[in-house]
Amino acid sequence: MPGLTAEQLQQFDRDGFLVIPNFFTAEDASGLRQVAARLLDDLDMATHPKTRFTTMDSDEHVGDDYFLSSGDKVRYFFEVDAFDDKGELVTDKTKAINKIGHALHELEPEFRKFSFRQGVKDIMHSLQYKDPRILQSMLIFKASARRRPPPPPAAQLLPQPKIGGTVPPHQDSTFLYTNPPSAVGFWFALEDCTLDNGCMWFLPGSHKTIPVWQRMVRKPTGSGTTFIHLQDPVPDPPESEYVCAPVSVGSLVLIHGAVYHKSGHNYSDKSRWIYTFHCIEGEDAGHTYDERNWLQPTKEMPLAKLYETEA
Ligand SMILES: O=C(O)CCC(=O)C(=O)O
Repeated sequence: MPGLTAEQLQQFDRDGFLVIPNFFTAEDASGLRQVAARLLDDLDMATHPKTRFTTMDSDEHVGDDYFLSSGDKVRYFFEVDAFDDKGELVTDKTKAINKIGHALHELEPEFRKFSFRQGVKDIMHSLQYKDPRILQSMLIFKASARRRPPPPPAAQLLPQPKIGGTVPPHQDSTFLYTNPPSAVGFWFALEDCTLDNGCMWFLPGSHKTIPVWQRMVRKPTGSGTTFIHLQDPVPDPPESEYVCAPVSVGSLVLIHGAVYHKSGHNYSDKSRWIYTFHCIEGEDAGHTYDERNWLQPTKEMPLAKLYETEA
């Protein structure tokens, strides 16, 4: 069976991440970008909860519910800097979206075909997963947009960032927790990802030295999420120990669920569109995915069995 070579397996085991150039073609990437562009166009600002945020006292609940019920839908999440103080978009809606998620692999035929392709199955076979399930698919745009409105005069010497925001250091198993932890991220570069437009950064080997020490859970009452500690908190590892992973379009980056990773701001003129989903080991392999995880499978959309789903 193809899948990962012995050398790639060794590298993934050592570093906790693995770059696989040319995993898919430029045509694949272009096809997925077209679907992504259509989804961005489809966004209806009139019905998006952000529009309602400006007229509601408690915007958090709307935001929370919109997020927490997005596991089986295609929903839109804005960049932190997408709105000005008056709640107006600072740029075109198609440039203000940070991500679309979280069921593209189920609901969008092109993404479904791409996600359940044989190459993905082969990789999970070579990592010896018995019952992998795909969940939480996302398009992450990290937009390069028009500059934000000019800052007040006192701040004028500071750079004016564009709006594709950072992703802070984290371990994916914090957010997609199984007992024992098993998340693996599949991260596909739909465009070149460079130091300038916000490529990924990894702390090599951290999956072996830093256990998954916290998890994000649904609050037991009402909406929203919180973090619980599974053991003593681990301080954020030093920034200087991260290595960058610039990649070309067509690359797949595999991400171990316990490896620390992050990505930078997009200060450049170039966008950085990526598609990602995660696999977890399922219950047929003895792993538990419980009701406290933010993403809850539904009767209509159970966690998709990778090996049994046709592309
Ligand atoms: O694409 C990015 O910038 C961050 C993605 C990431 O950290 C993740 O999917 O876990």
